[in-house]
Amino acid sequence: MKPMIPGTRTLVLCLALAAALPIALPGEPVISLRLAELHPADHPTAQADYEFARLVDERSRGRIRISVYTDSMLGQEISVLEQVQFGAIDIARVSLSAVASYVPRLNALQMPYLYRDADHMWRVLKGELGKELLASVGDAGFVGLGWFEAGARNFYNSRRSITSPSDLRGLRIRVQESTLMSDIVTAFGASPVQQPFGEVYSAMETGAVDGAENNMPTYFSSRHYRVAPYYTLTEHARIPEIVVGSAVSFAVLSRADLELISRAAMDSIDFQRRAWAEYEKLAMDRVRSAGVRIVTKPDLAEWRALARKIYDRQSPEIRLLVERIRSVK
Ligand code: BDP
Repeated sequence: MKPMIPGTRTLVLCLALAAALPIALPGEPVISLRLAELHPADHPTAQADYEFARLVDERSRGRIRISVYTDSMLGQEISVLEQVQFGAIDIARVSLSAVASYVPRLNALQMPYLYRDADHMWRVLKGELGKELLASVGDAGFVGLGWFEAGARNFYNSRRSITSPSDLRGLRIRVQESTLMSDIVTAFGASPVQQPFGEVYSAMETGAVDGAENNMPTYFSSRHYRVAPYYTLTEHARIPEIVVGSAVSFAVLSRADLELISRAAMDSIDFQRRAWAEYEKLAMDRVRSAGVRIVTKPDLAEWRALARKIYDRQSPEIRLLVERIRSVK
């Protein structure tokens, strides 16, 4: 039988078609990017990573693929960011707090009792200042791609119900690896212990620390409620999540691809915020039925007063940024 060899005209036609349609054809190089995520797949933030990857895949017609590695599979946040800096990991969804250890001005966004509410924070993040700060991560070798919701952080512990800061006195509270978070917890009267997130469960279980602070979805999905069943809605900080790319691995991307990826990250924000709101309710119900004691309306006057001291100690740059944040209507 005669082998089926395409004629020159057919070949030219196929090549022309392939160039016109941005579809990854067999054999065509596909850009594969790895995204590091700390949370499990059902957490709303991880869900949004998948949505981001889906949008990138759809809009690039399969040419750019993002594989999401959940559950800290690629490491804890600080080490993930180091790997992003030298291009071993392409994208990381981390807490702003982790990036702030490389880009200190970001601390302005996580000051205690800073925002009037979540909408205020989103007006800041989506406005001029948010854009400016997102771009400023370039100073540390990152490409700022987008923000996600991370609710408000609240204290929890294994010892007792907390209503006023004096109840925290003497407790060892795990904080993120952030000087600012240590300062905040110290101002409230507890002893901060900086630790990667992955160590917190066993530290609380063995009594190495008495508690921690985090938003409700994370408190639930990490199962911390099982070992630290006293939770108080102190809402002392709103620390947004941030999605950053690696300047090293992104250097090979065309301007159009970079634009496509950035836009997809921004376009997954609304999906994430909806998923967040739903999951937050579910998490609250679940931990309640598991027996967690939640103090829902502590008097925040004392907490706020103690937090004010933190502002006085900040650099002029941070204070200026704080003023700009507060002036956003
Ligand atoms: C969670 C953030 C995660 C942080 C973690 C922590 O989503 O990125 O690293 O808190 O406390 O809310 O370390």
